[in-house]
Amino acid sequence: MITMLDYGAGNVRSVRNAIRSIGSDVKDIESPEDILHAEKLIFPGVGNFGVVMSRLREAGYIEPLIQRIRENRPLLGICIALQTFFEGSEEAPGVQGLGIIPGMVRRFDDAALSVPQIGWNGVSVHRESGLFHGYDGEKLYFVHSFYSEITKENQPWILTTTDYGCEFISAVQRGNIAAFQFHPEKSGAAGLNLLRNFITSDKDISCGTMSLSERKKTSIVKRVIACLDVRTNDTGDLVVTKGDQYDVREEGEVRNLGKPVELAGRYYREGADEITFLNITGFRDFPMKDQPMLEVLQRTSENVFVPLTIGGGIQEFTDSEGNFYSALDVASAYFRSGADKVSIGSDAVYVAEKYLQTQEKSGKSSIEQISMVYGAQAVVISVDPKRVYVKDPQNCPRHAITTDFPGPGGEKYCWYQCTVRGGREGRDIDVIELVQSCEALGAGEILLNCIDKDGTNSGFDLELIRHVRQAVSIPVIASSGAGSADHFVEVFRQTDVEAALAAGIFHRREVSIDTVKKNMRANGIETR
Ligand code: 1PR
Repeated sequence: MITMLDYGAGNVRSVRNAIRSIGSDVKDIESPEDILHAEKLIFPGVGNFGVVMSRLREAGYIEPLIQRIRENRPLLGICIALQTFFEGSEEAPGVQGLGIIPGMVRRFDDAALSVPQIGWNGVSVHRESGLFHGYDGEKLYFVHSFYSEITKENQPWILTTTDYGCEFISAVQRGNIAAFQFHPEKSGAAGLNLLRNFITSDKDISCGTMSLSERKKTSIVKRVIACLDVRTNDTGDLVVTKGDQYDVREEGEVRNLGKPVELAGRYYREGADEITFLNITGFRDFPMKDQPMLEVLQRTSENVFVPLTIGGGIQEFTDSEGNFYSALDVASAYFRSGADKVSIGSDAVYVAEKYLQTQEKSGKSSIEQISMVYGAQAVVISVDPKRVYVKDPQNCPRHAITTDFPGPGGEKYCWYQCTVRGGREGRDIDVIELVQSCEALGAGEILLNCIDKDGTNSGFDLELIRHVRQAVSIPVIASSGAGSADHFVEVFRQTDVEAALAAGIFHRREVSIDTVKKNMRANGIETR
């Protein structure tokens, strides 16, 4: 029996599911004393350092946690939990950590890096450990903007390090106390193996028999993401659909390309690095009543151990009885159901428009609120831009680019207009204004669709992708237009995006994820 320290932040369901998939049962801490009595304790988490520390304090968990660690009783921390072991974090100046490990948690500040680090990176194992029994150098899933610094004083704790601009501590261990910066529950089979080692070992987990190779710098790899556009069809079934330039109807019927949970399972087995669900009619429904989407997430997260993103309808809402739900309430329901990130579409445009008008952060927008509680890495902005051609960029008040694909009137310039409500309504804001405003408000990643390219199989819009990539320092996912395995090589070679997403070619089995990755490797692009 494994005990979980659920203090109400982040996606705890995934950790629970991962433990169950290993064959163990999970129970929750109900009182501070349970922390002392649990046989094996897992302390999971994502989110803001200050928020996590204050939740631990309010629940009375800090003292028993410190006592448990001093008594060397089995404990595994995940992600933000590792950071709480340190003295403090630049994320929440003045807030004290548990202070078990000497040193501070710092923000990645290399201007050449996208922050947060989101994706699959390696670890260098510094010493033997039962926790890494059977580990064969696989990449593991990281998602964080802050890292634990290496100091002379904290050497005895270091189990693994990872490189992202600098070398940082990616796992610590002393006796029966361990913590990972990466998410084992989101790192596929390799991550489940690490969890299994913690759960099943009946002796000191610090003893291991692995062979240590010479330390090599680790590197983050490009991600391949499968996207499932989901909606209810005319007979009331929730289906995965796919549009041509956002038109999902064929001969009047909503295209039905499969069942969401089954398809997500298939893509996980084929090696997808992440899975995204977009509830494409979410802007007009109220997702908290949209139980099918919550259920899709719950069921998917039982068997899929890579990150799950959900989008559609993340906005505030007042129901017919006058009850108000903030965007944070809606997002929280999704996180509780197994989502690791939420993606905001229409509401991000409205929020950015307001921000551009006032140049002030209200602290109340969906982006700010969700980012504050769950961390920037949990907030993806899904952008639905389309091209607007112009003859004269000097007389265009928008960010215009020169294009190699002239418009219908021979125009050599274009800008990208943002849309809302699934591309139905164009707004008076361009893609650069949108992504820069969202980054300033606390978004952690851009999912960059392109209405002109969506469903065309003609390749990604490289001009749009370069335009956006150079405008922000958060990771960008290229989306729309993938028609072959070579298109992934093209987008990764010719732009600096961190990830590429496709839908149609995977659903129609034209190209498998495995083929995409083999082709990337054959062309010298590292992948998981
Ligand atoms: O506005 O916050 O409720 O979010 C709605 C979400 O639903 C947005 O993320 C928006 O992009 C998405 N959406 C709305 N309508 C459609 C539609 O297709 N009619 N889908 C839609 C957008 C774009 C992709 C697609 C890629 C790759 N789909 O995610 O999967 O373009 O496709 P491809 O590889 O086949 O070319 P809100």
